[in-house]
Amino acid sequence: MALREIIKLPDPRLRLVAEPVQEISDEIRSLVADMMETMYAAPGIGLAAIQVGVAQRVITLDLAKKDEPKNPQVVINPEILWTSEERATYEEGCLSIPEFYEEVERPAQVRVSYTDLDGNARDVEANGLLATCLQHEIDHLNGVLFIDHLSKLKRDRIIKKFTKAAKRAEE
Ligand code: K1U
Ligand code: ZN
Repeated sequence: MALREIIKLPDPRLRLVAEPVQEISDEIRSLVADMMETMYAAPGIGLAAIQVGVAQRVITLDLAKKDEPKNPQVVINPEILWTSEERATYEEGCLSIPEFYEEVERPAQVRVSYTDLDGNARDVEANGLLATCLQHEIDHLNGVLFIDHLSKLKRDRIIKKFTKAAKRAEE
């Protein structure tokens, strides 16, 4: 297992549409192990493969609270099958946009099909933080960031701030 670098805004790779996983190979198993380690170290509750520069439709999640046992979950090739009319607002963060948090409104419930790491087809109906986190991570697979759900004014302001920081870091 190895820690991988989490790429940050405005890295253009965050805007790529990730490719479906064709086969659960050793390479995918190794990617997942590294993503879990990277997500726990960050720390985060979710991570999409594109955030470590790999354009494959792979997500890791663990929404367990500090006093609960770990609950690592692997979501491969997810498809949103249904979203509720009801909406919910959560304050979201993103490991690719560190230290910026903002409320985002999304469907309150979703049903998602996916493949697990053993290659089994699975289906989950989620609400609460799991529904939000799944939507946030599936957005990543499609090159969408949570700031895209904010006003243009807020989005442009945060992109400008991170672009300036990236330029300063290059100097
Ligand atoms: O995809 C990511 O960038 C990970 C992101 C997931 C997420 C958080 C909140 C709402 C939707 C999606 C994070 O994990 S940000 C860090 C975070 O929320 C957190 C970190 C440690 C403990 C609890 C939360
Ligand atoms: Zn994110």
